[in-house]
Amino acid sequence: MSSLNRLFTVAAVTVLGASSSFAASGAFATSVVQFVPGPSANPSFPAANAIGGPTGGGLANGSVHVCVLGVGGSLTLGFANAIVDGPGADFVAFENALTFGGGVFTEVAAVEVSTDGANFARFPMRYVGPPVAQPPFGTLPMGTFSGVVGGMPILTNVATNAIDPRDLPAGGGEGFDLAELANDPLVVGGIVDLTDVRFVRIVDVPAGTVLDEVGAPIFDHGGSTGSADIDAVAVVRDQSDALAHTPIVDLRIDAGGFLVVEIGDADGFSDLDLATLSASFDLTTLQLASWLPAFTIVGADATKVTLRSIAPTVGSGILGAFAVSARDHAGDLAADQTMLQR
Ligand SMILES: [Ca+2]
Ligand SMILES: [Ca+2]
Ligand SMILES: [Ca+2]
Repeated sequence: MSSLNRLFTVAAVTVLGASSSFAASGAFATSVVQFVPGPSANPSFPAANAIGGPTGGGLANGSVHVCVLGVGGSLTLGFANAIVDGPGADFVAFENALTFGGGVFTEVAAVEVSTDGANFARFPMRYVGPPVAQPPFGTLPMGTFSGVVGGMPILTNVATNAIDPRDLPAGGGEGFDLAELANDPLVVGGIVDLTDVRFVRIVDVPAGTVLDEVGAPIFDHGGSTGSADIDAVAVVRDQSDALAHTPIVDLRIDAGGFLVVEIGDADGFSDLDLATLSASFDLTTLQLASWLPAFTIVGADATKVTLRSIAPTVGSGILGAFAVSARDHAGDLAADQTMLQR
């Protein structure tokens, strides 16, 4: 077991307090552009339920204020302000995954973005799990999937708690960084503009029928009748944001399998409010003193420091979700999440 592996299996000590306000206007999907229900969609769980903020039920309960896609169904959502690529995650998507029996019950969906509403770039997906159909009420570890929505429980609930839906370490859901689409042909060709994303389309993945980016079929617990249940999409960065002032939290796995973490602020590193720097693994809070020692500083400039894990995460056996967030002294938040997969 590597030092990183030990680190990310150490339970956290305390849960950070709920964070301050976020933009109310345009912070969530504002319209249903198109709903193409799959055969098992249910009118009692209509597309309009995906408008507005997430209503997570906590680790062990899933929201029922959701849009049931139906097997293979799709939902296209619109936004008052176009989403833009800033540091780290640019939006967060919420399904209603829940834990029991030591894992997560999953019904996953692909996530796509568009500028013109006609051409959609799909986030690359990975499934690192058993290459066989999953039992209907089985579970998988958090982090088994990346690039999809539906593998992470939802703790944030705009009706019942003050957890900022954009705060990935605290709120759950899956974060999406538009920068990961930089090499998509539609982006390279100028058809999808990562500074002007107006539509997010969520497409149910019928178990075993869709291949991930390395050609492996994606299996979840949906079976032949279950489908993803979409709660909400929260915007982290949109065109109303002042990107020249935003905090920086950006996670990535480098070519050697090391986890790289950039932390800072566009106004200068000193504008980052270090007291707000928080992290979690599988939604359990990690104290700074427990995770920072697993990293070394490999770069620093006026705006940010770059940390790299001492050991590679790929090949370590780790399977789980690592997330970091921080605010600047003006209260603006940046967050990112990465799935640490074998
Ligand atoms: Ca579900
Ligand atoms: Ca981004
Ligand atoms: Ca700032």
